[in-house]
Amino acid sequence: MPLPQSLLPVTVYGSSISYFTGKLENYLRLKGIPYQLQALSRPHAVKRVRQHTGSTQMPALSLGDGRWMTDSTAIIQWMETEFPTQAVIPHDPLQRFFSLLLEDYADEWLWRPAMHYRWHYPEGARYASSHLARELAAEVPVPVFLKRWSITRRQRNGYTTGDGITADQVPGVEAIFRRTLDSLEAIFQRRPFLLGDKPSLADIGFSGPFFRHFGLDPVPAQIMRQSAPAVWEWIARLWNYGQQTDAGALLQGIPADWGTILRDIGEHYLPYLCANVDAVAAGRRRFDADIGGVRYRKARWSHYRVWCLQQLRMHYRALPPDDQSTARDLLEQYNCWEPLWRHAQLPIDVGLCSHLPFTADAKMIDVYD
Ligand SMILES: N[C@@H](CCC(=O)N[C@@H](CS)C(=O)NCC(=O)O)C(=O)O
Repeated sequence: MPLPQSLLPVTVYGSSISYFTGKLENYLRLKGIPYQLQALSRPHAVKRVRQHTGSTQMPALSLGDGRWMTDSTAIIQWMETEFPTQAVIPHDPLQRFFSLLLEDYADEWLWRPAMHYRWHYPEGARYASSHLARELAAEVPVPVFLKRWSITRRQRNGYTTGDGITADQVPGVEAIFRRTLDSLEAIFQRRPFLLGDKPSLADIGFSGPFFRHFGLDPVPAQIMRQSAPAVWEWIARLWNYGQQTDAGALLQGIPADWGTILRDIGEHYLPYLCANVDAVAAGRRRFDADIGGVRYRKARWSHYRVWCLQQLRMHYRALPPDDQSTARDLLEQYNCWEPLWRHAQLPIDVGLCSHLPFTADAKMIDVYD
């Protein structure tokens, strides 16, 4: 167990169907860090988490020494730096950079189809709103049907119809999921994890959308079982991996079969990040964008995602010169290079997100209540 006794117990505040809570849980299990999951329920837990982290987003994590943390990406990086045994982020600089890129893509772009499948389809919305009404709002003195209605409305306003996905965009958003399934199926037919015989940060990143959304929500889970059984199996394999002493090895370099994912990053995710940069620079809370043939209307700006782009650039700059040149060749091959650097200046407040993982900035998070 890599964590000293003084930092126990670890409590994760979140939901048992939440994207980023599931991602963090997969990480903690892989790392061998015991934790307890506590529902981030209203009103009491929400108040405590806000007090300690400056945000109500999930997951939040508290350590036995009284410190609290927020943001799965920042928590993982902190843990990996402080407790490097049983490393999950690859040591090889090139693999590290591309794993961070995949993690960011899974966090910030696959979020879109994941939220769509959960909240657009009545069977998804019925299941998730009933679960959340019981898990997170049991103490709210309102009839259950009203809780379910208000949760569904909030999520659609925040993340689907209210974030640029209306009827015209549905086929395009669902195509993101189908393409990703095809890419992953081809990979997991060949080997157990994204980067070889043992899990790495790339698997943890993809566990966000896959473990608690695509693998759980009725519509995408059925598609996956039928058309990508090896992905279905990988979700459970990662969750059940635990502390294997005979852990296998990672492959060398970046596998060629990551190519279709990298192409999606270059042709969809990074152009979206650029459109978001334009919106933030112009002070437009809503923006339209044509991304890979899909016209998003009135998508919501995000300061956090400007920071994500800045982080990707920083990770690239941190590469040793030889790896920079190899990374650049690959990024160019998959159309990632130009959008990564399109904007000379990023419209980002100095210090935004600089207190992560311990405190979130108010500006970092859009709240949809
Ligand atoms: N970047 C954050 C994102 C966390 C996040 O967006 N969590 C969702 C639930 S899975 C949430 O709490 N959203 C805020 C809301 O819906 O108010 C992370 O990596 O932890």
